[in-house]
Amino acid sequence: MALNRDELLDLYRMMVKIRTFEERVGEMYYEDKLPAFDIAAGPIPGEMHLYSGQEAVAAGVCAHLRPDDPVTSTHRPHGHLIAKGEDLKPLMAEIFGKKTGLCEGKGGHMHLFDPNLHFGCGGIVGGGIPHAVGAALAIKKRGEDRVAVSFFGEGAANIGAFHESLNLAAVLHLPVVFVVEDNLYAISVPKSVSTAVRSNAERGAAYGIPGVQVDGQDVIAVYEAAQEAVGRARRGEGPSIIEAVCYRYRGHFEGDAEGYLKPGEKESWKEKDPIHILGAQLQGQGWLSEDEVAEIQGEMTALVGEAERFARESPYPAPEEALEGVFA
Ligand SMILES: Cc1ncc(C[n+]2csc(CCOP(=O)(O)OP(=O)(O)O)c2C)c(N)n1
Ligand SMILES: [Mg+2]
Repeated sequence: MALNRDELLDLYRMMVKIRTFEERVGEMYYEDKLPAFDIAAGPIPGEMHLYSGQEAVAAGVCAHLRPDDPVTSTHRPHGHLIAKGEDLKPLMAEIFGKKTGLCEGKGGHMHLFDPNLHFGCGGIVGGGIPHAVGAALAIKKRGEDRVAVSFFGEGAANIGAFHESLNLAAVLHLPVVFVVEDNLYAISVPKSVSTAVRSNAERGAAYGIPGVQVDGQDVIAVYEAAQEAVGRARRGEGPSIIEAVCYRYRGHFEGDAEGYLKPGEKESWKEKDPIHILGAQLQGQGWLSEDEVAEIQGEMTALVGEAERFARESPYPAPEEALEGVFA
């Protein structure tokens, strides 16, 4: 079924929201860290993995999810959590390590948890894949119509837990959707030297799971693939795997020298920017004017600005709380 104007505009707005958030985090991250790149300095100490460029995947998939659908994410989690419906303020505060953050400042950018949105992530590559299968097993045993989704990179699709998870999900017929974001690299390692099959979607065949590879720059293609996969899972018809081919505009982590890129590679992917592709389609149909583009950008910039102010003004957790809420 073709998407109507409101649905397309929602996807557009979500992608702009994620991009605006990520680019602002990217700017703030370097405050006080340069010129020597002191990773421990500045308002956002530690590593940072940003999602700019991959927005169509999070937006296209999460458009089909309810707040009670469990989602597992990765070391590059902001986009998934924003698309799941997170308020930017506690998200930004967590990235700043503040008391008002999602995990009271003890998680940081790679450890974001929200029980209300049934969302979790972590820095162990592929770690969320079996968690999503466990959540799907619980859903099935309780007879619920929720759907678990696991987002992970094409690099994660080579760990053993990926294969065990697909097999278990298939054999138990669980309501889970595996979403592989093939952004061409695992750190600096291209997929072509790590993975023998062309598409991870083909690996579904080994487990009797339907698989489809889609253009991850095209949010409508992602939306349609996810509609089918999430619908199937919600109807009790079992798991599926989607591979979305996409591209990250920033380094693997902030500070990455990106020596592994081919000349002109990033620029050529930017010509296929997911936000511009959908924006052009909407404009072509007369559904989005230049003024509305500027209005949406202004609204998202203001929202991110409010989240930034909230995070900067919030206190750090007190040292005497260090052992509360953690395994110690
Ligand atoms: C189990 C484990 N092995 C290695 C690492 C180091 N590491 C962090 S990110 C990464 C690459 C992940 O690539 P991919 O799954 O494609 O995700 P992307 O970074 O491209 O989004 C690696 C090897 C880790 N965090 N966990
Ligand atoms: Mg990757």
